[in-house]
Amino acid sequence: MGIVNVTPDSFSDGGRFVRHEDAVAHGLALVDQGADLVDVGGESTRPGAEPVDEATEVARVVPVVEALASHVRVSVDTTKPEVAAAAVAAGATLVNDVAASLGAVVADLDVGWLAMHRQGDPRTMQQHPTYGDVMAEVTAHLLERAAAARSAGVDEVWIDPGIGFGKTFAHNWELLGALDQLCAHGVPVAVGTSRKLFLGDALAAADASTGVDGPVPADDRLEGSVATAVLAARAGAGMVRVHDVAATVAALGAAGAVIADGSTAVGPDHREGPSWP
Ligand code: PMM
Repeated sequence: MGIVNVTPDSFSDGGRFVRHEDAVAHGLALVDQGADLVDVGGESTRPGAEPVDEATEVARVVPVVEALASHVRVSVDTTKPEVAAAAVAAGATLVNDVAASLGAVVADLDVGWLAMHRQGDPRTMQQHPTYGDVMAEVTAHLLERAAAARSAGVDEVWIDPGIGFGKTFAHNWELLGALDQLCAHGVPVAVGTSRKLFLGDALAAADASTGVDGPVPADDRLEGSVATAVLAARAGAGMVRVHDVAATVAALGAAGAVIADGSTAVGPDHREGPSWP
């Protein structure tokens, strides 16, 4: 899943794709790089972001969804029923719901649903995220929402642990490290780690020679983004939501022989000579 944020304020690509033609061109470039799906969003969910009204969000996403939908499967990243409906009317076939609250709406729209876990809302969610057992609580919440959506008639349901959404650095790593347990429940899992702050912290800690005081900036988190996408796929995730599609597709392909779905076995079976350099 490639990301197109049609927003002025998203944390890593905010402001770059506010003009519709730029957003569409970016979406098409992600398709060329190997995205199977493009996720179009019109409201930033970064910590501290201010909400936008429905009309603004619809005006941001609908023309972009419309232009991309004839080229690739499109999802809409929203928490608002009206925006979901407008995007589906424009050609989106998956609702990426970062509040996991639109199950019944999606049943009526007759499209797929991606339900993401979050604790709190973007304005406050990073203030004091607290869990007894983060994996158990995230899992129980998502499975309950998935079952309810299935009963309401949604055929395609994905669940997503919501990396960075009301989670500390330790919570994020715990969820990623135990992702195979979430995948074991049989509901398809999607994960978004791309360029997130916990990677900026981890990259800074891993390489003190960066000389950067604090986290590595969002644009320099490629290695962490790709590494965690591969970890997620290895744990059984069926979808990774990423900004850097080309690098992620290449990495998943290179590691494909041991990634759970086995769909991208690589390399000749009988290479002659040494296997390296
Ligand atoms: N992360 C962001 C936005 N939408 N949707 C899902 N399903 N999972 C995520 O982890 C997720 C999301 C925040 O990242 P962005 O501002 O770069 O889009």
